[in-house]
Amino acid sequence: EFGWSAYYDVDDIYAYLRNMSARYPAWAAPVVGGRSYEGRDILGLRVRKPGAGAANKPAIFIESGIHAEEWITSATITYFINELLTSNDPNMTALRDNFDWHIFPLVNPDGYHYSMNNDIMWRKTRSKSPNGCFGADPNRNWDYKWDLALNASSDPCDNRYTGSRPFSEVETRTLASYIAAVANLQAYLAFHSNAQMLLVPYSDSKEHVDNYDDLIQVGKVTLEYGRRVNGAKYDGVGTVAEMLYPASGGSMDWVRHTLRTPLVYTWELRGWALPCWPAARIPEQGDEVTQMIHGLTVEARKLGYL
Ligand code: 0X9
Ligand code: ZN
Repeated sequence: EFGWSAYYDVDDIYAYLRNMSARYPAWAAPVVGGRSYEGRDILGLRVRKPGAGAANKPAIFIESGIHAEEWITSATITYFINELLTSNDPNMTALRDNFDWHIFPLVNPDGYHYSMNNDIMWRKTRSKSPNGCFGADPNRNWDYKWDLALNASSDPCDNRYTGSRPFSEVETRTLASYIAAVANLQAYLAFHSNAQMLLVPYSDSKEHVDNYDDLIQVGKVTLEYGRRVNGAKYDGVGTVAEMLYPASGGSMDWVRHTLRTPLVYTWELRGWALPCWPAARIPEQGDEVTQMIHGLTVEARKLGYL
């Protein structure tokens, strides 16, 4: 029985997604966002209100689990899916009525499976390099400023290996083409752990995007909605380069630059892989993130987005 008091492997998470689409067939459909090196699907759920006009709703894309060891992100996002589909709270019914959701709890399924079964610290994909090492960092592999290799390495044995070329990994390449085909994509939300902050583009430099002030305003309100749940205070909102470290080749920067998606955020949640974030506390982050996503849509709408 699937739930939120334990961490589950890929097959169980995928079974949960299929199960939710079977329970709510008019609202939710399984979608394949890409595939992995070991031949898994990148399975997600598309959620939208049935009937005419549904296709014109603003689309919101959720990416989680790109780093294999960040288990809490996938658990949090399946928790959010459950709220989105089953809650009668008017804030949740508004979320499911008003948007076209593309939600992917596990975009690096091979790495996650390996982290769960072999090496809890595993971060990368599982592609095999000629020198015998495995995997590239899938958040250093996207085709925007890839060759800067900031906070990254060209050594295939390194944990932050860029990959041999932009989109060398089948996961990032196939997911990018799925994202590019999403109609009316207005928001891209990526989930990582565990730096407890909210990040905006760009990551390679301190350059600010043209709607930076709006992103900061929406981000501050988003964190405030989260704080009200359990009192958890995040360190703030800002660019990756200013808040964390300069990094390049990440998904969020590629989406913002290539697709011009107006609302782009990366969360750094509060936990990490086991045992750093106990499974018993998954609902705590699940509730926070659910409220943060709600708050983000409320404030973004006030500023004329979504
Ligand atoms: O370094 C990363 O990729 C992320 N931090 S983590 O500790 N989870 O590895 C930050 C992601 C920032 N986003 C982009 N660089 N696009
Ligand atoms: Zn990460």
